[in-house]
Amino acid sequence: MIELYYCPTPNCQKVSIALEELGLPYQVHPIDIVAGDQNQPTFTELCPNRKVPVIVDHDGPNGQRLVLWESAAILMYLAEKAAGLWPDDPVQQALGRQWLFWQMSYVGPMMGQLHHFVQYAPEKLDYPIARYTQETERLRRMLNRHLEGREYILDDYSVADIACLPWFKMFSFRYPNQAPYPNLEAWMERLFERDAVQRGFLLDIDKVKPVVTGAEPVTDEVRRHLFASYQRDDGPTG
Ligand SMILES: N[C@@H](CCC(=O)N[C@@H](CS)C(=O)NCC(=O)O)C(=O)O
Repeated sequence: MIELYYCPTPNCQKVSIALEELGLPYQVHPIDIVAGDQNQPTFTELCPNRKVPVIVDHDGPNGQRLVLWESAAILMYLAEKAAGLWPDDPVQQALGRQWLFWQMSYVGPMMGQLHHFVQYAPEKLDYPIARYTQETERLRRMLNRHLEGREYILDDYSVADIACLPWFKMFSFRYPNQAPYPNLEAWMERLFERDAVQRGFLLDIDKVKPVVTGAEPVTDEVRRHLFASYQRDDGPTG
């Protein structure tokens, strides 16, 4: 059994989609990041980085318990464990890692910073909003171009698609596109036709309170829970 520490945000949705696709049994532990659950000692013992997702696999390699965080590391682990969603061909594998690293180092951070400066920053600052909007558009444009004539990011459906989908999906409804991206839209629709994707993406509806909707009031307490935990390393700051 795999335990999944989860809140309904893109990095966690990647993992729930992969678990559903791979048919691995799992149990969800909701982490309310707005309330600061990620700063509680029971959680920081699992993840000193204080971020979800985290998995605990009680039947890990050699039958050992494995605690794992960082969503792409989790995706690669799950794909290997269940022997699915990952190509056999070495060239496709190299490209798969390329796209996973691209998602982790550009897509998540740039869209995440855009969300931070639009939604959470106490002051609306033009420069960072313009900078991260441009970066988000650049990434959308780039993936749209890559998907020209392709069904998936690699030759076949893989964890590279799963890593990217929740981010591009989230931003397509949260922030309006600046340009039409037909290949990107068609790819998202194609993936959303999959039952496992819908189950994984909508996990919050039946199992977990949707803690981050973008509509909740951003108070100083919320900011402290989300952004001040670096101030002390020995426990919650709140
Ligand atoms: N690179 C990490 C990012 C994880 C991350 O930023 N998680 C967010 C939710 S999507 C979180 O836990 N935020 C709580 C906080 O910043 O205090 C991954 O991909 O797993």
